[in-house]
This record gives sequence, structure tokens and C-alpha cells, in this order.
Amino acid sequence: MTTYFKVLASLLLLALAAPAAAAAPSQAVEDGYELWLRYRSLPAAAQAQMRAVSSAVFLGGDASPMLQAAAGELKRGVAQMSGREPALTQELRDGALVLATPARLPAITALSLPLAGLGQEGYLLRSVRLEGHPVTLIAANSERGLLYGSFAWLRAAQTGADLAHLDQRSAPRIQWRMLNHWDNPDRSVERGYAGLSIWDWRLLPDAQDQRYVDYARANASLGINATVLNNVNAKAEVLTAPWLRKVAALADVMRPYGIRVFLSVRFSAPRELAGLPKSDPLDLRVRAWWKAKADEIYRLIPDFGGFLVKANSEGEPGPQDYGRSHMDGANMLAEALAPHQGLVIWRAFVYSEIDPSDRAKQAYSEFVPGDGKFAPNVVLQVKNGAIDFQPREPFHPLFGAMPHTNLGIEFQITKEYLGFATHLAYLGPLFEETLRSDTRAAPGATVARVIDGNLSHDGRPTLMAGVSNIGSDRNWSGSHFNQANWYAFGRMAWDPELSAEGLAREWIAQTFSREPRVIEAILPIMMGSREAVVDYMTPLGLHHLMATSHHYGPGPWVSDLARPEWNPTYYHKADAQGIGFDRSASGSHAVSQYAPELAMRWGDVKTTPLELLLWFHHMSWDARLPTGRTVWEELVHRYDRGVQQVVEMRRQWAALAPDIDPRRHAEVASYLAIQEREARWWRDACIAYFQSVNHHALPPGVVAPALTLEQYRAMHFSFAPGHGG
Ligand code: BDP
Repeated sequence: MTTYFKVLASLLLLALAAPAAAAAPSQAVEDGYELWLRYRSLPAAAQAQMRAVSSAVFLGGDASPMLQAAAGELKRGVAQMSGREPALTQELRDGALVLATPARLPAITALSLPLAGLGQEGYLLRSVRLEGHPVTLIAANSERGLLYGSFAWLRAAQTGADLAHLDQRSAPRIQWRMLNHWDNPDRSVERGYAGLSIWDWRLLPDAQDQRYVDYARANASLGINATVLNNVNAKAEVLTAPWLRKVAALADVMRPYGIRVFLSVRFSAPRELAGLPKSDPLDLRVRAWWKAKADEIYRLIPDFGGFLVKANSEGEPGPQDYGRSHMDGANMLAEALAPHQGLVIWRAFVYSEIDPSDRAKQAYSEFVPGDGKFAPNVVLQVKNGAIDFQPREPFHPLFGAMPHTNLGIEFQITKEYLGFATHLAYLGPLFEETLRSDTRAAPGATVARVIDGNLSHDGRPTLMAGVSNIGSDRNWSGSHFNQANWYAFGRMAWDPELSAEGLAREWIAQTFSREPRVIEAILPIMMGSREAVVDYMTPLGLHHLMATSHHYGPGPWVSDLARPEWNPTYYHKADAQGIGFDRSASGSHAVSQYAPELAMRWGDVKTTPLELLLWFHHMSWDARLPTGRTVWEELVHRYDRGVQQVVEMRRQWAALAPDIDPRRHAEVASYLAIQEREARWWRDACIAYFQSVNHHALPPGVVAPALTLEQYRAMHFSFAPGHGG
């Protein structure tokens, strides 16, 4: 047993031996490791109710590794919450938790349960009488459904549902619910703010870490069923035999939790690894190499998921190096994986140093001509917005423009552009805003409906991917509240119509407290937090004002980088007269990439929401807005509003001190102090810069920036995190 295991085991024993102590949050040791799977001891009455409905766990038949995982989690959860561990039983008895598929327990067919629509992953929870016994049924068509149903039961228990009268039914709307790790072989994590990569490649495959299992548990509890282990800026080496053995070891850990492993691959691997003269996708030797590589991988990992590819993007190699198209590249890999039912996930995040057109237009121009030409096992993975994971962007126009292509969405859970791990920014509202956006490409064609395959394809792969915020930090995500972003992402990938607010409530109840008063007090902190970041970084539709490379802090003045579209000045276009990127008909006409109704609305200043104003329009500083303020006044107003919101968040959090365990309370409070300081820095630096451009006075009563523009410009941060690889 490693020390780590010993500590974990003794903590567990402690929790079991002294449930009363664990019940009082102020006494429990809370370091965030357990995520939302804390299973803290319930009050006495709730314990009694829980014991009555979980006297035993019935599996009825052999326990596969997946069923063992499900039953093990139920036993752990019930033991910790109720103080009594249920036994496994092979006999139906009163108060049992019954895990059943029709194949394993034909008796349930008499109940005429609505299992048909659940598919291979859905579940049903219902309090029923089975052969005379009152039981709680966790029913599904497959073991995977039982696993998800077990976690759903635990979620119900942790969020205070009436366990004696359960009736829930749920099936995922998206087939591939996936994390993308941007983890490098040296354990650095591109845009990672939570420590090192959790994959200890050097010790794999020989040594395993309990973290891998806990990672799989946490993901399975949300319904996440796929993980890409390595950075999209991939090294060819991950495809060599020794690395594949490491990957296989991780796949073994993930398998019982229903998680399939994928790899990011480097398009030039055949040239780099096999010494082929080139990696041209139409070259027969290249095609043969990929086929042989796929065969080798599947011999080791029979349920391997497939490849994620960043090609001809930001300097990565790709088919265009040989004059071939993205389709040629994707379809070549698709052919190699097809015999194994593997998937190619091809990223649409492309923009070129030689294309002078608006960066926001380039992916559309590149990919729309290929609509309908990708192989059936290719999914095009499209970022939520057309630029790059900004605090606010309109949805990516590709979602309304490729009806004959499998489109998946990619969100960034790690907060590269939203204050790293230190800023509290709950991303549920950002995910929700994009998913509920109506593309107007067809009736009811919200982004959620486009990506869940509802509109066009039968049985074709569907995907929602999130760039992971997970690392080796004890609390996994770099901050306690960042865990909520992992949580909300996973739950929305299961059902993209779940609400950000509902998920925040669920998460708070499991992570901090079931007390309604505490939930209501934490909720506004979370729900207003993303808008606060928008306000103090990039209000009114501004975007990409971040400092160079590491993206830490403001850099609206940067204008000297080699590629024009890497400069913030490219995006805000501020000068003495005005500010904003004209994407209307008089400018780049990027609005024309949206459905006509949206193109009309966003193409006209008068009908463009203020939140997107400077994304689509270049405005005079003095133009009067519907708020009664001029553009300049509104900009300053929003910068101030953002800072004030953080001040308010700090106040609200401070008032929660009696209700939150001291360690997590103090950790969050210290990060909020950093956030307030940095929000002021953002506000001050941006106002100082824009003022230097427009020479406008500050509106009356507005506080001047603390430092001079030169002082903000002189700040340098050589070792900002997340910027390696
Ligand atoms: C950008 C990141 C860069 C990633 C790139 C991508 O700054 O590190 O490699 O996205 O998504 O936002 O490929």
C-alpha cells in the first residue's frame, strides 16, 4: 500500500467510524479531493430513510467489472451517508437496491417498464414492488445503463430526493461525451492551471495511481464516456509501441467505468516515426502505415475510441502540406479506423497566416464546401465560437451550415481566457448560452439540436467535447469552484438542455451543503460570475484582448506580433473615432455566414444585442446606445460593473464562513481576493489604453486607473502557468 492509499483508507475508516463528526461540515477535513462524490453523513431521519431503501444491493447473477464498479459505488455511498454498508445479495429482499436488466432479471418484464427508449446507456430509477418486495429498481438495457443509474441514485440521495418514491428516467442525448486533455508527455499541461498532468507517463504501465480510478468514477458519475489523453498539439511518440502500452494500461482502468480512450495524433507521424518521405494522405504507403498502426492499437486496446486531429492549424502538420484537403486527411484516417468501428474527430479550429480575411470567417470558408464529403465515422469538432474560447462569443456559424456532416461541439472547461484557476467563473451559463442559441438554419435548430443529431442524421456519431481542467492538484481543478465547470460540462453533455442554474444547485448540494439557505446563498455567486468576467475583461462584444502567449492579464495595446490576427488591436480596432470589428456588410461581412434572419439582425447596429455589439460593429465612441450612455460611457460602466460584481461575490462568500468548512472557505476567499485585484487590473489597464486612443475624459464620478498606461504595458510575466508543451 502506498502512503497515499494508507491515508485515503484511514480517512475512509474515520468517516465510517464517526459519521456524526463527518456530518458537521465545520469539523470535516475537506480538501476538495472527493469532488461531488463526498457522500457526507446524513441527518438521523434521512439516514433512517436511506437505510430503509438500501438494505442491500441486489445484482442477480455474476458481477462483471462494470457491475462491481456500480455496486461498489453504491456500497460506499450508502455506508458513508447512512452509516451502514449494504451487503451484496443474490435474493430479492425488502428495501433492496435492485440493479436489473431484462436479460439479467426477467421478472422485471412483468412491470412493463418504459425501457425501450433508454437505448444502451439510459436508466430508470423507480420505487416498485417486485415479487412482493418493496424495492428500488435501477433498471436499464445494459450494464452501462446500470452504472449511470447507480450514480443517478447517489445523486438523488445527495441532493435530498425522496428516496422512497423515486421515478426518474434518463438517456443521454449525445453519444460521445468527451474530455480532451491537453496533456503533454512531460506532464506539462497546455492551458492547464491545476498542476501537472494526472497521467504519470513515466511510471505507466507498471505503476497505477488511485487517481486514475477516482478520475474514472467522477466522470462516470456525470455520464462522460470518452477521454482523449493527450494534447491536440500532439507528439508523434504517443503512437510508438511503448506509449501504446501505457495507453492500454489507462484504458484498462477506464473500462469498468464505461470510458473509452482516444488519442490525439500528429498528422506527420508516418514521416516522423517510420521515415516515410512524406505523410501525404493519398500516398499508398502512408495509408498502409495508418492502417497497420490502427490494427496494432486495436490489438492492444480492443475498445479504443479513435483519433482526435488538429491539422493545418497554428503550425501543426496536415494534409494541406501536400496540397490535399481536410477531407482527404480525415477520410484517410477514417478508412484506417473503420474496420474497428473507430472514430476520427477532426478539428475545425483553423485559420491561416496567409489568409487576409477575417479570422472569424476562415473555418466556415474552409469546411462548408466539404459538407457531405466526410466519411460517416468522421466528426468535425467545432469550437463553441468562431474565434477562440472567449468569455463571450456568438455561436460558431458552422453549426448552422453543415447539415450533412457530423458536427460535434468543443468547449474549453479550463479557463485560459477567463482568469485561469484563480478567478471564480461558473461556465454553466456560457455552455447554456451557446447550446440554446438558435441557428435558424431549420425550425428548432438550436446548437444543442444540431449536435445531438436530432435534425439530420440517424445513428451517426454525435459529440460534445470539453478541454479538461483536471490536473494533479489535490482539488483536481485548480480551485474548488472550477470543479463545477467539469460537473456542468459533463451533465450538459448527457443532456444539453439541462439548465446552468439547476446544475449549479445540484453541484452545490453535493459539494458544499444540502442546506437550502446555503444553496441559495452560493447560487448568485456562481450565476453572476461569468458575466462579471465578461464585464471586467471584454464587455460589449470585445474579444481577445489578452496578453501575448500566456494570455494572463490584459494586453489590448499589443500590435506587434508576426501574425496580424494574434494582436488584440486586430480584434478591437480602436482608434480616435471608434471601436469594434465591423463584421456587417460594410465590413468583413462575417454575419453572412449565419442564417438570413440572424445575418439581418446582427448586421444592423440597431438590432444587435449590446452583448455582441463590438463583435459585429465598429462604433463611434460617441454613438448613443439604448441605455442612454455613449459607447465610451457604456464601456467604462461595464468595466466598473464587472469589478463591483467581484466585490459583491467576495462579500457574499465572506458571509458564508459559518456554513462552509474552514479550509475550503479560506481557499476560495483567498482566490476571490486575487480575482478582485486582477479584475481591477483588467479594468484599469483597458480603460487607460482606450482612453489613450480616444482622448476622451472619464465619465463624471468614474475613478481613474490606479497606474499609468506605461506601467500596465511594462508588466511582464515570464512564468505564467499553462503555457508550455
Ligand atoms: C488556443 C490555445 C492553444 C491551443 C489552441 C487549440 O491558446 O494553446 O493549442 O487553442 O485549440 O486557444 O488548438
